[in-house]
Amino acid sequence: MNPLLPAALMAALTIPRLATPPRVDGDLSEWKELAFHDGVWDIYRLRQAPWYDPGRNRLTAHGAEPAPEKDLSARYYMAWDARYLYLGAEVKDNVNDVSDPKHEPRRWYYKDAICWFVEAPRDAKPEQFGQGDNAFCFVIDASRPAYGAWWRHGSPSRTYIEEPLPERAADYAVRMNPWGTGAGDFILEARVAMAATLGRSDPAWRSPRVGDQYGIQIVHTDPDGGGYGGHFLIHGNGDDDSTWSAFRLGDPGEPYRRRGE
Ligand SMILES: [Ca+2]
Ligand SMILES: [Ca+2]
Ligand SMILES: [Ca+2]
Ligand SMILES: [Ca+2]
Repeated sequence: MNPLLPAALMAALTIPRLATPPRVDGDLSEWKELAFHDGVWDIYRLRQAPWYDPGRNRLTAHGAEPAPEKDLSARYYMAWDARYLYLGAEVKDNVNDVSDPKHEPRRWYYKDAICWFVEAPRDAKPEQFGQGDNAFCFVIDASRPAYGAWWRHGSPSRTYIEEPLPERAADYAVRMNPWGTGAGDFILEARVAMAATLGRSDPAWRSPRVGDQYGIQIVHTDPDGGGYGGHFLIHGNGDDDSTWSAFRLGDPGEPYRRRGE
């Protein structure tokens, strides 16, 4: 538990279950209305969040930059079913940045990437990529390199295991410039098989049921040609899994409906 957060803020957020599996094709329209989604995130909103840390959450400035809200703003989506976690994002980014002078497959955080940090099941013990801790990372590279879907995780005996997400465990699609508004804009749509990932990281994990609690943080890196550090940390503030927010697996949600007069 993060002692800085009042109890009211610690209530679990709900990830809805999907009744129909989506197609992983870079178009979220068939499930985004049914998913967990908490609006647009940009650096201004992040500055007001309880987990904000100005040393960690920042955007890279090169001088001739657009306004910070045009540097990076994003919506994130999450849902689940009996087999998969579904992860999605709709993002406006001024530069697509996937080259890293000191490239190594594990260095997703030096490229544009979105990474979901997931502890399953959630516990009260502060750990850093130990048993039950997973990061599902997707590099926003339309060429889909071998390191494009990455898995950092722990196990009962090791921490910080780094490897590509096993091919049978993950599927993802990246669609660049989906709205014709910028070459760095993108949609990410992904699914991760839970038994093949969460089940390997923690023997205490069980097939997902309504009411199960997972700890989740979203890490969105945006170096824009700079070094490490251009990133958003959302719903948590780092590798310590006790700072990740509580999410509850819930029943299928109702889409938001507008009302007439
Ligand atoms: Ca789709
Ligand atoms: Ca950017
Ligand atoms: Ca970028
Ligand atoms: Ca823990």
